[in-house]
Amino acid sequence: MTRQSPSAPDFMFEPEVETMPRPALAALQLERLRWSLERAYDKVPHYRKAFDAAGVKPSDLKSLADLAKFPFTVKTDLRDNYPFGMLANPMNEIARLHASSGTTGKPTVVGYTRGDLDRWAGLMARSFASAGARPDDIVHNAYGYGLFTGGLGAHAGAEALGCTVVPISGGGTERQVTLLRDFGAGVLCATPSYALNIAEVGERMGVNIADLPVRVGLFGAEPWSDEMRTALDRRLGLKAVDIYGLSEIMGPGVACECDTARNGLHGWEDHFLFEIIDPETLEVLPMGEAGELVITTLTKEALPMIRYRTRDITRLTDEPCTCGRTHLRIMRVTGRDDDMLIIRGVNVYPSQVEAVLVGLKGLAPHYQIVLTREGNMDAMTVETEAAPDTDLGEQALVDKAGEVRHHIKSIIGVSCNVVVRLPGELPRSEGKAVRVRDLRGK
Ligand code: DLL
Repeated sequence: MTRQSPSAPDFMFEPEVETMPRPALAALQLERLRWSLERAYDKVPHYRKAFDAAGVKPSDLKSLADLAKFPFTVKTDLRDNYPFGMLANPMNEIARLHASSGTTGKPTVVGYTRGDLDRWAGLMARSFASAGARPDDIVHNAYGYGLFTGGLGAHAGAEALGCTVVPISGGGTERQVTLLRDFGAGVLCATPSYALNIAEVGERMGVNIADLPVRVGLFGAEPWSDEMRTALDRRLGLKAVDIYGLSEIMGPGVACECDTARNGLHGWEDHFLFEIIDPETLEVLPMGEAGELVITTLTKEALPMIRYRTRDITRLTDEPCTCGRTHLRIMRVTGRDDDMLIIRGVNVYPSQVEAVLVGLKGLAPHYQIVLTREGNMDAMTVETEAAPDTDLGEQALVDKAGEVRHHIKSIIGVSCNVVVRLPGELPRSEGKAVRVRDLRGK
């Protein structure tokens, strides 16, 4: 692994790779893509069947654009081949398994060779460096350890960068506050909703996190808005940086913002190939258009993923970034197409509701969306909380609810009910926040 070179525009973990000119990056991708397609076809019966059914062979790939001829992979392919059918290595070469529980049916199981784990640690180290972490930082890692990829993924990356890791995992929020204060970590890793919970518990304990040395927040694993970023920057006194990933592709560290621009996440293109498709027509969309993110792994051994449909809605940009990195940027993931609510014909993402709530004075940035059925229509109730330092009288809460309803209607264009609860009444997150409670059909 290369260290900072004097010509790097900022501290970079791997400046030669991160600022690689496009033609060199594309050539590297083509070579690695061939390898990945061949490996998938030779070693995983699912891919052999799928490629044969589509009438394509790895040797048909002459340019990067030829990837569009290859079939997509979806989450049910992993479920149908549960638990180990998609692995390209025998179990004695698999160093670790992770799994995500999912809401229905069997978990999604993913595997890594020793080499895969090393590359993942390297990409997480690159992500930490891009977010502003340095080898002499203490990293407070509040992502959950276990089958979830967040905890162990961030742990290995911080160690690979040379940092000191505090492997606290999620939960035990008072202890999180105490150790953040006593150990003086420079970097906090957590879901954005849990980071907010930590700030709030700190305030109750008389510890203002904004007064502590922590200066970088590496936040991801769930959608969050720019308004939430502003709230986190202020309440925790740090620079909140967005990190993206998913277990099927690797885990955290598929893409990460740079602390220079904080405007889109650099997708690490030497290891992944990114496409945006129209989820209806499945056509590849031109650079800049919004649609579903599709990712192909270029270096994964144990679990090659060819054109994996993430269900995440976003857009890509290849416009130069002020940080000097040449890898394209994934603009903030606003939500998943399966999270999208259709309320009275209007498409609504929970993150849009979040952006409205966080932007209003007198509210705490906690919310849940409750879906019910009123006659033949779906109804949406937004539950949120008053900020502790505001008027908590009954009439004040009702007035506040009216104001929120008005803003949601005028900004998102949907009519909904709003309930403003007292401080502390809504459940707090210790990992991925549950934003929607669907009571329809119950
Ligand atoms: O959430 C990996 C991760 C851990 C990423 C820690 C970042 C930090 P999964 O549990 O498989 O993996 O969930 C993946 O979470 O498809 C997105 O829908 C969502 N997601 C992850 N990061 C972001 C983000 C981890 N920064 C799914 N913004 C993905 C929005 C995100 N959504």
